[in-house]
Amino acid sequence: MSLPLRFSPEVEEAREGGLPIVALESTIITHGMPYPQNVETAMLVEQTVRDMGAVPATIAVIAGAIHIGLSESELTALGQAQSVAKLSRADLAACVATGGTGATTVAATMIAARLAGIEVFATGGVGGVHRGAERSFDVSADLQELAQTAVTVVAAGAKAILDVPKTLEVLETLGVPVIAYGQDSFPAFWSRESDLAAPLRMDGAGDIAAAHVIRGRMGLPGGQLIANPIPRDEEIPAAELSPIIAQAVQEAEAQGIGAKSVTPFLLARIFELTEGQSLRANIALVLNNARLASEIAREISALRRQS
Ligand code: PSU
Ligand code: MN
Repeated sequence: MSLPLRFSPEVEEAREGGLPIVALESTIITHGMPYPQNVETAMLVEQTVRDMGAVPATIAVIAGAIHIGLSESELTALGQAQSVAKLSRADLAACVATGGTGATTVAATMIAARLAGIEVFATGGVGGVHRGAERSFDVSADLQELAQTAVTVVAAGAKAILDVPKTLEVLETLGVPVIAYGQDSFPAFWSRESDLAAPLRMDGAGDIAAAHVIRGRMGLPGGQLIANPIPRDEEIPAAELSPIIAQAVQEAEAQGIGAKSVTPFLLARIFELTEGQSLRANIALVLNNARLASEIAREISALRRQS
């Protein structure tokens, strides 16, 4: 029994030609943004990767097959579907075994990317340690995945729906390199700066690519988390969003939202409460991450060709 990996024609061609490929997740489409902005953004992200000289591979499970690269109609169907499964490490194999359809989180996208030989992945935000985790124990499986699976993930830092200091502590414990791009402070998703220093800083895609390759040569499992600040003219001051985030977190607790539903609930409430302002910023930072991930993928390809 072989693994049902299905490559899109574009990704298949890139694999044959040894071109740089950037993985993209699908939970951001199904659970991270409303329709139709989710589908529009997914297509814009793919085009951005192409414009930067790499090939996009959006990943999802469709009818039991792991798709690496989606057609426009597959992407649109996923973006319109109601109640698609949200797949992480725990449920990816079960979905494939039962012929199901599901969107991949950061953790599941990393697993699928590695199976496909893709080393770089762009997204918006990764999961982390939730506020109140000392009571709920809600820590995203994304953090464990970063410790285990050798994919470099470009995100915009961590959202304030999370407990950011605890998230950084767990990443440190797990030995995950957290690298801020071009600044000392750890970016705070909607804002460029947080009051926390990033553990590491790099100013060029070449260094990030080299660190990725060197980790592999050292036999270290796990990936790297690249924290790329949102473009300056798109950021939202933290003070503006913090009461809204506090309200969303409170509502989630009052309504007993738990497990996989927490993150999608919070994202949806924050978009509603900001009347779309947070969504526009979210789209801008995803595109920005796609650009940096494409550069890193090209640098890794160049390093692999040299050796
Ligand atoms: N954070 C965001 N946008 C997202 C997600 C997180 O700002 O779309 C999604 C990603 O797919 C991430 C997942 O992997 O939520 C984490 O979910 P959980 O917290 O349940 O692990
Ligand atoms: Mn969780």
